[in-house]
Amino acid sequence: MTHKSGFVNILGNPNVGKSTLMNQLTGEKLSIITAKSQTTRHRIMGIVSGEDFQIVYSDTPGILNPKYRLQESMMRFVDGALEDADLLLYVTDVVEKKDKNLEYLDRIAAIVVPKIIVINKIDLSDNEEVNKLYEYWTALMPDAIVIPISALSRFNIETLLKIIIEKIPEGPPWFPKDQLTDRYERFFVTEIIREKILLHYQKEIPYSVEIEIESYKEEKSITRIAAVIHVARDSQKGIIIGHKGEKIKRVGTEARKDIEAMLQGKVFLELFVKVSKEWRDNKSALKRFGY
Ligand SMILES: Nc1nc2c(ncn2[C@@H]2O[C@H](COP(=O)(O)OP(=O)(O)O)[C@@H](O)[C@H]2O)c(=O)[nH]1
Ligand SMILES: [Mg+2]
Repeated sequence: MTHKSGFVNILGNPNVGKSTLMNQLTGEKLSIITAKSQTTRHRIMGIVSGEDFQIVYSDTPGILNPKYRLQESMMRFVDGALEDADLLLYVTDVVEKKDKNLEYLDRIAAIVVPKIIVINKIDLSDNEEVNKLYEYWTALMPDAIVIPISALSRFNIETLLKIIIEKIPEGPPWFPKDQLTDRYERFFVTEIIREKILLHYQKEIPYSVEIEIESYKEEKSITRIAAVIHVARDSQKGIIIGHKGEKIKRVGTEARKDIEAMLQGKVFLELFVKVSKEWRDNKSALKRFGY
């Protein structure tokens, strides 16, 4: 029996549904998903293995023009995903403007690996519109396979998976077959907390926050976690905490529940807020946070 394996890298503009798609393809909630752009900051791997194949997906931040150092690092993750792919999934959707980041599409077109253009969110559109988009993308990327899907309602996900397995090269498994991701539980803890902040705060706050685990103790019947919420400015500290601490309490409660579900055990979660002035432009802070 031949074995197939490949790095399948998911790229596209912000908010088109890359993370939703990766979670559907892996059957795991590896990437956080919100309606806000720049929800995904890192490259996150999701591994799916069968008896005779292994697919290593990479979810990436959306393509953007960097305005501060953090975003430069985010774009380096995107560029890295262009370089080591065996198969590229370029995700677009039925709502984004067709001419968004055309320069980037030129780069993608120039890369000589198999490509799949995924037209997502077709649940928001009709047949006629989807057909038009199909023709548009087929003309623009003649050597790519174009497939309309709805990641949210799982429409065409199985067909997409079949195409992916067909297109990846023969090769050995790169990871143990029971491994799901390249990240540790601690990373997912920070992402769960950040997800709650993305959901409950507006304007600049979600983009100004980074989560750092201060301590993580696994005891027999409980995991004790202390995490720091770093903000970029003094004024943001009070906003995070909220009147009588109500807002941060809500973040803590919701995050704890999700972390307990992930770890399948009791969790004690403590949150602290710290001002790390302009950390998004601070080289050493970014390095410490893994960017
Ligand atoms: N209607 C609809 N919404 C979707 C679909 N896929 C993703 N979304 C929504 O689009 C938003 C952005 O999704 P996300 O996966 O975070 O996009 P990313 O920035 O490309 O990773 C979220 O609100 C998702 O729920 C879909 O197939 N249909
Ligand atoms: Mg994402």
